[in-house]
Amino acid sequence: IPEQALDRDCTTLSRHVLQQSESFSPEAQDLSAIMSRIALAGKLISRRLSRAGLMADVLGFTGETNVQGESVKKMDIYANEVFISVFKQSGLVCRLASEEMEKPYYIPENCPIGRYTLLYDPIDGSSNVDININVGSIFAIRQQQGEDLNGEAEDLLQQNGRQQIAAGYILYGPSTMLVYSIGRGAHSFILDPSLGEFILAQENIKIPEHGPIYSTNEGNFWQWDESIRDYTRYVHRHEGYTARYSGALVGDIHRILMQGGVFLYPGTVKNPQGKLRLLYETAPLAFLIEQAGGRASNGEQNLLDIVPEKLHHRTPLVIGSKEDVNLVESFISEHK
Ligand code: AHM
Ligand code: MG
Repeated sequence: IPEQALDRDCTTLSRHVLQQSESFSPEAQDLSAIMSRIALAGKLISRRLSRAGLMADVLGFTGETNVQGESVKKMDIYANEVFISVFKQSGLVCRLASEEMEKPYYIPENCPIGRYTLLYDPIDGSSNVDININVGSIFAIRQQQGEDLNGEAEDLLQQNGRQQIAAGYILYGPSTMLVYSIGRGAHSFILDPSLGEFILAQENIKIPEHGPIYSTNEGNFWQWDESIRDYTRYVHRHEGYTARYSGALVGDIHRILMQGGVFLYPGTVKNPQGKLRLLYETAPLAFLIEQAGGRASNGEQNLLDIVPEKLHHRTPLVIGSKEDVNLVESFISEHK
């Protein structure tokens, strides 16, 4: 095999992060190391998921309810702990906050030097695990602001989504895929299980300006605001749309990233702020989609401008191709 071909075919994730940063500065090296740890978590979770149906103790509920009142599945717990354990050895991350933990988790031995915070949803769409369809993990990295003297990570409640320094997701589908951005475009990698490496698949992904995919849980129609119902009626009455909804955000948004369109999780009567959480679900995805040339909003405001009021702050989400997000927003503003 000519060396060039080998080189081209095998850009690994950690090397890509360094190349992206254009320098071997300490920060670039930190980011590369952090991304490698995230990739390791992805490999461990992927391996467990691939055998989920074979292992009696992997599927099903634990019997506990998490901070958000949702029943907790064994895979959620496993994946949550995988991220903690891979970062214990990193030295770089002092704090982690996830969907599965009421409070930020501190790794005291990393805190003297670890200025980074990892925000993550270990298993997005976990109801899909038991029926063997796609799930994901979502992550974002932020830099700690200030000294965090009271140990409650309050600086997270003073930052908006533009202060993320990296974000992305891992999609556990027919193959395992990692899509990330450090603010220089969005790039995808596929896990080669025989090498145990994420190999570059697509650099500088560009989402179409407009696309056919319409992705939302229309079972909530009765609970939506009239503006969202009007948008839905518009879709029903126009040619060129196709509905797709898997119950796992990561998969649905990945499809939209590739093919164009819009994903909506609006507020409902029961949950006026919708279901999805800002810090480790909507803001990381918004960061990534903007890097691919798309948009994300809460229907009225750019999602990356929102500052959370609490760790598990929820926001409505409209995300995808620019023109489609703009159109949804125009229905919302007309109803004001
Ligand atoms: P989870 O992180 O608890 O799994 O919840 C998030 C998921 C998203 O992936 C998905 O888009 C949404 O919940 C589906 O919710 P619904 O069943 O209300 O449509
Ligand atoms: Mg989730």
